[in-house]
Amino acid sequence: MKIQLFPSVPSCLRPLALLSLSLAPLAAVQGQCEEVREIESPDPYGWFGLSVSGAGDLNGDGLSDLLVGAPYASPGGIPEAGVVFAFSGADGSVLLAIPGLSFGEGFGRSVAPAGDVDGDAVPDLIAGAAYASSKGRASVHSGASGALLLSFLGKKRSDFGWSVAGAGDVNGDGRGDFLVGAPYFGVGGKGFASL
Ligand SMILES: [Ca+2]
Ligand SMILES: [Ca+2]
Repeated sequence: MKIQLFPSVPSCLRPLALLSLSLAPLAAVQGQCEEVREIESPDPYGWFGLSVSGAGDLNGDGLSDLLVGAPYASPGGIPEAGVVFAFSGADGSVLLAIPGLSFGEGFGRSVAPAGDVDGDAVPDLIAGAAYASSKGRASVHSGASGALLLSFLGKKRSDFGWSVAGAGDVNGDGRGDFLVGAPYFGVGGKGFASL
């Protein structure tokens, strides 16, 4: 498993525009976009790349860094606890490897930048562990150290944390807020989004 990073130069944007019309033109123009970077999975069985996101600049080199989830990785021998990686956008080196906590929780099913939650001027991140404690969890971690800053738990069995996003400052308290999706809440997978 690997992730590939592509530039948004005009020749690469064109197939994305064509994609909405037909899949056929996409095949015709494949190969025009040369990737900027390819990052191989540190764990061959982890479903590395099931989630990806920009991270902002975590290491202060002026270049954006990357978040990649591997929700079926087995950190420390804990099966399918999952790992969230942060990679340098400059050279692809590992900046952070944040492990899931428990068997099968799938940490890294979702990843997103969270803004600077702890005020250290380094962007932080939010990630979901949709199967944690059978209810799901989303947690916010320091982008500098990976330390846990905040944790949110799901209600009932809902796969809370299947998706996450930074939401900006919704309630006007000067701090960033978060969106967490829980698609299997209620009868028939009704789902809800929690803010
Ligand atoms: Ca950087
Ligand atoms: Ca921070």
